[in-house]
Amino acid sequence: LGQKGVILWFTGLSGSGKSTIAHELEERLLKMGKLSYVLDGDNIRHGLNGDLGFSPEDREENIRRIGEVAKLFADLGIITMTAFISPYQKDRQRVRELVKDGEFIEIYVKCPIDELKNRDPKGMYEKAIKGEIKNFTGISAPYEEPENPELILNTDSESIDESVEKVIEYLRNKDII
Ligand code: GGZ
Repeated sequence: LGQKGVILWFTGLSGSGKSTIAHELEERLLKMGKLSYVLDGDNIRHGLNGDLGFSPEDREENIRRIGEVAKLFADLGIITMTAFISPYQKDRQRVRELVKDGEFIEIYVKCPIDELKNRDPKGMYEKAIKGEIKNFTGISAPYEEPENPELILNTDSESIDESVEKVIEYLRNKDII
């Protein structure tokens, strides 16, 4: 393939832009001839993890399985992106420890919760505040911020394109692409 497999692990609150950025990046990388793939709710939570909900235990198992799958993809040399809230530091750390140093790239997609409540395109924050969705991350369930992420994307102040460009820059600097 002539490329090194890595895991680009996007973490952040619902609506912060993880999936949008990852898919945009996937397209950019594919155009550069770099094989890449996004694991997200659409292809994981509906299939492999269809048995899991949003309790702390289920989220832990969700992230554990995604980590194992991402590792397999990365072993094949694919630039593998995951777009899940992954709210617990310990669960993200466990995935980091599955792969070699430098192969797990934690990207914190950061946006203030007030901004997310304002955007709220699917009305989920409103429902969570009313108590209609239980255990909602940032409202009634915790989000543990990354302590030492490789990258932070501030999606309230930068555009999708700027965020994508930051990741591409990082991958170039590290000779991954
Ligand atoms: C958080 C929830 C919840 C609760 C349903 N808490 O905008 P979305 O819809 O697509 O992003 C959210 C998604 C989060 O799933 P993850 O697999 O990324 O979560 S975790 O990593 O914590 O396992 C939201 C929807 O699922 N959703 N209920 N209670 N998000």
